[in-house]
Amino acid sequence: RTRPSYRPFDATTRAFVYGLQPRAIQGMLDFDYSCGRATPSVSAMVYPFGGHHIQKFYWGTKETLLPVYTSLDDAVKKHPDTDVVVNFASSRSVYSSTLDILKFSQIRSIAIIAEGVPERHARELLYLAKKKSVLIIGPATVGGVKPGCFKIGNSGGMMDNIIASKLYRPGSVGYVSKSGGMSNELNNILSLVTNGTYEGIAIGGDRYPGSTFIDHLLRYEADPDCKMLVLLGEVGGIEEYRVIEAVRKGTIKKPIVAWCIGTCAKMFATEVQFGHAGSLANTELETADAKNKAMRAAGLIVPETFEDLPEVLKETYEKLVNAGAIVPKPEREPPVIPMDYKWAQELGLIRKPAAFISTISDERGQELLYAGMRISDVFKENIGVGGVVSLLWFKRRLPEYATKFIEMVLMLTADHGPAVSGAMNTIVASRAGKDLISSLASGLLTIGSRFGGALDEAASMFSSAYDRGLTPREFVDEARRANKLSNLFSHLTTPTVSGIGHKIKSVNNPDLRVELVKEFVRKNFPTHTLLDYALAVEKVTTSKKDTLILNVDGCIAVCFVDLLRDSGAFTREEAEEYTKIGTLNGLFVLGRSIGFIGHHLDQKRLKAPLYRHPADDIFIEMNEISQQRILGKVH
Ligand code: Q5B
Repeated sequence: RTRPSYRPFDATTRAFVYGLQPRAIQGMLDFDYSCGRATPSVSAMVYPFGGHHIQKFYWGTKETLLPVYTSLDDAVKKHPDTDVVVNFASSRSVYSSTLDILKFSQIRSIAIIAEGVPERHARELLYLAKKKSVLIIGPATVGGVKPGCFKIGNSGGMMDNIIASKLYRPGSVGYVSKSGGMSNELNNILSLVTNGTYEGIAIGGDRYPGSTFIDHLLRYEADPDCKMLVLLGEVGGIEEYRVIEAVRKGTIKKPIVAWCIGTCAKMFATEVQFGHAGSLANTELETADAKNKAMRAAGLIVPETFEDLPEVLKETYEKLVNAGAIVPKPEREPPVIPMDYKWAQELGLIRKPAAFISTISDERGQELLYAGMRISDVFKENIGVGGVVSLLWFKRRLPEYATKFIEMVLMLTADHGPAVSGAMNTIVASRAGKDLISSLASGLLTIGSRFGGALDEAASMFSSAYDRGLTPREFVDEARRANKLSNLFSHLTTPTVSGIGHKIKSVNNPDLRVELVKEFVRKNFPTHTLLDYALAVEKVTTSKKDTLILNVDGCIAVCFVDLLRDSGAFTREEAEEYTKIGTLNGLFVLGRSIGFIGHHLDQKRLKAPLYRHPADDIFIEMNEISQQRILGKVH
């Protein structure tokens, strides 16, 4: 130990923080940085659970890493320069953890933050620490601060407070107080009426603090850099009398300003227990008034009221300056500490453009909102899945027939047997051992212009033809010409009219799903103009081939356009936009996901093995000439 015993903390002090307290540690590191320390005052954390790991903190504008050890034994071995522990253990575990800490002779000071430590435990710890000459601050304390050097845990408050009270550099006044909150007030007062705090310790409000007023005041007396003392006592206990004794005996010679809080206790008819466990006068001697009187009589500088304290501090300080005992140093510019982004935002000091805009749901408040509607109202008003889709897809409530139609579409498209492209893919993926999401995705990826994903294109083709006044025949002919042309330039053959044609359904084997949709729409929709037009087109296509029916995709698509255009819930522009941005295919995707998930679960339930397609079901031709013949390139 290179530090004298009266100076447990200086600019080289390093501490272990016992417990996971990232906010407190960041506060300590910010303080260190503002003081101009070369190394962070926290060397490591000790946390018995979760394994040895590393945590990241800010060091000024950069970042630094601190290790987390599971035992103090490891920490002590790795950091022989560390002699302080800030113990954040809870009242339940603080006794055992402090006993453990006391086993290591390397540790010379322990701050115990926990409140509610049983008095028997506190006295035992105090006894042991005394035997080993270990300084204990607390329990039930924020700790203390040594300006320009070291800060215990959350002492001194936030960085703005630390800068305002000039705690980034030492002053000449050493104080000891019971209360942590009042020590912040003292830091503030001292920065205004003196050259500031030299060291400040809050001993904690319990009846048996690990160190008392006299312990710290004697240290300050011995420390040549501390020129003036302050004692902020309170009602309850007799520790102030030990200070009086020391002043009387001349053990404390430096000027000492003192005040005992709690003089208002006399205004109450009965004895009052203030906020601290120890702040209750058991005898007349323990009242604030009695202690203030005794301190004044012994020669301590005691103001008439707490309000007079700043004035008395100022006078005492100025006397020391005039006598040349204190030579105020020139002020340095307060350091600029980068503010935490969240804090700056809370203070309204910064703004930044959001990376995303979202307009459909909000979970930040008390209740989840779907397009402004509370989730509880979603159930109270029983809006159903159709209502939820209308809120999240269209950001509005749709008429009941429309939400029922959405639900009908989801139910009708939920599945169409295991043989369709998407179900096959789902089944094959599932049998290859893939999980639900992979199997579902595999099925969904087959949805496109030929299978299940023809709704948007159908909506666009039929409505454009209708709007341009084409007769059904003209529309089919135009589509065929366009199709031929596009197939000339692409190796992918595009369907002629989206929404027309089916692999197995036909005029003679009608798709009952389509019949159900038509029946519902005719009964419930205000208009069904585009459906009627599509059925007229179907007459033209089925006259060529009876499988060229208006299929389930096409029927849902044209009916949805009727809904978008004529329900009164959308403007014409919105109706156009929704067909352009993939809404209608979304209906098939959402509905069919139900079936694909079912197929995946079915295969898992059946414990179906890996699928391999039989080779005799695949015509394999490796001969180049034959291949070209198949493709019609040679004859
Ligand atoms: N031809 C659906 O083809 C299918 C024509 C056409 C004029 C057309 C085909 C097509 C448009 C895309 C579409 C959604 C590939 C279908 C769905 C969900 C499902 C599925 C399920 C479920 C069927 C034979 C002859 C050729 C073609 C002509 C064909 N389509 N002409 N407009 N649209 N439709 N898809 O039967 O002269 O002989 O050369 O692409 O709407 O996916 O259940 O399976 O719920 O899961 O294989 O219902 O129609 O017929 O391609 O051999 O053509 O008809 O030009 O004429 P096919 P192809 P030609 S519903």
